[in-house]
Amino acid sequence: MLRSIVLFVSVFAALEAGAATFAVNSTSDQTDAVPGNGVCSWMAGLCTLRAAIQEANAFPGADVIQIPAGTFTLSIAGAGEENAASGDLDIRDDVTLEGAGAGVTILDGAAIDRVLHVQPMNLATLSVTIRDVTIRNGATTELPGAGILHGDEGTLLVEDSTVSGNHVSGSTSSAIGGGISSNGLGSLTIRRSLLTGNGAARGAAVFHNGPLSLADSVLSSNTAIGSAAIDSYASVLIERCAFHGNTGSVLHVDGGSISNSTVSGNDSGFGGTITAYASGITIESSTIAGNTAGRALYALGPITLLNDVLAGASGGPECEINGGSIVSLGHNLDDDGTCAGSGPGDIPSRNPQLGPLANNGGPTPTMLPAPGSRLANAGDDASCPAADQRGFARNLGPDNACDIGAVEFSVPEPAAAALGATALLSLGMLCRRQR
Ligand SMILES: [Ca+2]
Ligand SMILES: [Ca+2]
Ligand SMILES: [Ca+2]
Ligand SMILES: [Ca+2]
Repeated sequence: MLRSIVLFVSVFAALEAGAATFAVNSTSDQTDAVPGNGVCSWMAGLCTLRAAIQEANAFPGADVIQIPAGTFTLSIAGAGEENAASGDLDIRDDVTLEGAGAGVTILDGAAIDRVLHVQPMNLATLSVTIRDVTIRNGATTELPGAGILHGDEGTLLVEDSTVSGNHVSGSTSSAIGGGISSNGLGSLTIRRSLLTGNGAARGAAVFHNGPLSLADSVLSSNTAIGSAAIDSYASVLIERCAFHGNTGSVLHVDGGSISNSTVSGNDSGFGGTITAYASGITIESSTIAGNTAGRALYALGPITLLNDVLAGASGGPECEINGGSIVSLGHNLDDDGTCAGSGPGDIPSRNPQLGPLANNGGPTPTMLPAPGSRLANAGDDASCPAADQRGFARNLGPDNACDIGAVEFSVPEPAAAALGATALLSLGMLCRRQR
């Protein structure tokens, strides 16, 4: 193992290309013996995660760190140190961290500090990818980002990972981003991931100050004073996600869009289930239902709705305006007439007959409407996404329009979803010709 690493590294070093792969093979928490010599080693043949990060920081170029199955628990006390020698693991150069799967590769902060801290050396900007790991039990007090702090203007990609049980204690404006805090102006992309059980005053799962792209992910059971799932100071692009069981409001957003997503079973807390600030939010083909203790949508800025269902808010109306606006572009259904009614195809004050949040196929939970629901075929074909939250094709077309909400449920035949919209249309034409 060691010989192959040395060989691999020496080839690249000879080319001065400066990129290496370091394979972690020890769950101990120990520092690297000689950072920058191209060898990850705290003692003969043993490469720890901390040593690999120190080595990747010091070794020129974008490196890859492979982390096998195992629990890698931080044990060297000393928060506030910034070169991965103690406390959190400081990432200071372009790198990819690759686990063996979120279920088996566990990076555990043991509450001695946050787990990962992405911050460039000098004035560089970093490109960092984290995949197939669990980041858990990070802890800070009045400091952002207990799981991951991204304090950079570069890019951070987190995919196929779990971020759970990370907590920022405190109540000040610095007590933000329990799971992930992207404090710089850099971009944060999260996909196919689970962020659950994180806590902070605001942005318990995610706080972001640069653009956020979030797809095919679940944000659940996060707890905040305000904005349990996401606290935004920049635009969001949220697609095919589920938000449930969060306490203390869910999304505080300020620009961008949410589509093909389900927001259900949350405590609306401060503001509303979704609170839109000055730059507003566009919500399309989404299901916002069964949230408690307040308004579903709270418009401090402009909210635009299209193909959405809003129902079952308790403790407040579905939609409330306070200085902003709520504009229906049509094809929205609500159960109290506060959101829908002014747009074409709107269906105000109707029960959408939604089923419980459940696994209805696809990577994220959804609410499947009953067969007779008014949501069926009531969407706007011109604007519906090609697929629903689950990734199932929407049955667009003149004979069978798309459905309102995050789930396409009125597919005539179970097999039709797999055929895709184009195939479905072709099949329909073929059938008509045969008749
Ligand atoms: Ca070394
Ligand atoms: Ca490097
Ligand atoms: Ca640090
Ligand atoms: Ca550190």
